[in-house]
Amino acid sequence: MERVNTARNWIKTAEKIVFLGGAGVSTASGIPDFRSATGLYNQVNNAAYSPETMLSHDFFVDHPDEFSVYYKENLIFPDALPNSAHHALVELEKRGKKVTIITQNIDGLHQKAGSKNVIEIHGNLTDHYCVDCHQTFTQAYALKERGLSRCDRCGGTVRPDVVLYGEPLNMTYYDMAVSAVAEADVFIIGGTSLKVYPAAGLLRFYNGNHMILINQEPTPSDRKADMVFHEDLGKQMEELIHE
Ligand code: CNA
Repeated sequence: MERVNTARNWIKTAEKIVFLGGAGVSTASGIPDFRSATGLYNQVNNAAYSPETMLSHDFFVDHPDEFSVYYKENLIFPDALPNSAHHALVELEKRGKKVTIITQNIDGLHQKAGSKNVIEIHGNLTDHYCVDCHQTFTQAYALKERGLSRCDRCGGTVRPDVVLYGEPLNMTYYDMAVSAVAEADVFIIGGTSLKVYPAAGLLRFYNGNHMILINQEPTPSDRKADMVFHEDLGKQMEELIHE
């Protein structure tokens, strides 16, 4: 309990709070993560390729139809709703904290919950565009087809605006994330295995000594944090913001 009180106090007295999150933020909303026991990488499927391969740039270029079927059937959850972890971050903003959310997620749930300042470093599955003429499309447009969607203007391939394995991050968003981390009073990291770079590398830009890491399983960066909770994120966040 003493640890909880200490972390609570850090949060209470902080002006700038940065939250770096991953797929574990949304598991309680019914969206599976990638790497935990019940994650997408451990689910038995009949595909000839691993999920990591199917979500790579090379696979998208070589097999756009299979890629499209895969992401539409496995990554899009139109009915998912924000959970207590998303709501806790909105609550901190309502209390007057400057909250910046850096998310590796592509599900748009932080915005759905009402968070204002969200940096989506891996893009999102809401926005789509044509790789040839760059016309933008909604998710609803893409979902009209089970597999590959074609641009209604030029016939080009329509893809989601997400960063696939093997693709570079949008440096504008990455730089914004670096600046936010560097200026944070409290840095909360939650629901991420911290195995995907460069996102996991953001930890090194933090200059303070109030880094709180919340993840169900240990991560390779646990020893870099000032306080670690191996707990459910939603439950732990609720406890930490409780006044
Ligand atoms: P990951 O590698 O799947 O790790 C998720 C981590 O969260 C694991 O270590 C779990 O133990 C932990 N976890 C799961 N549920 C909870 C919970 N309720 N409370 C606490 N911890 C929990 O996912 P990362 O985000 O680290 O990897 C980055 C990838 C995953 C990004 O490129 C994402 O786009 C991608 N992804 C996103 C979504 C989404 O948008 N919701 C879903 C699946 C994967």
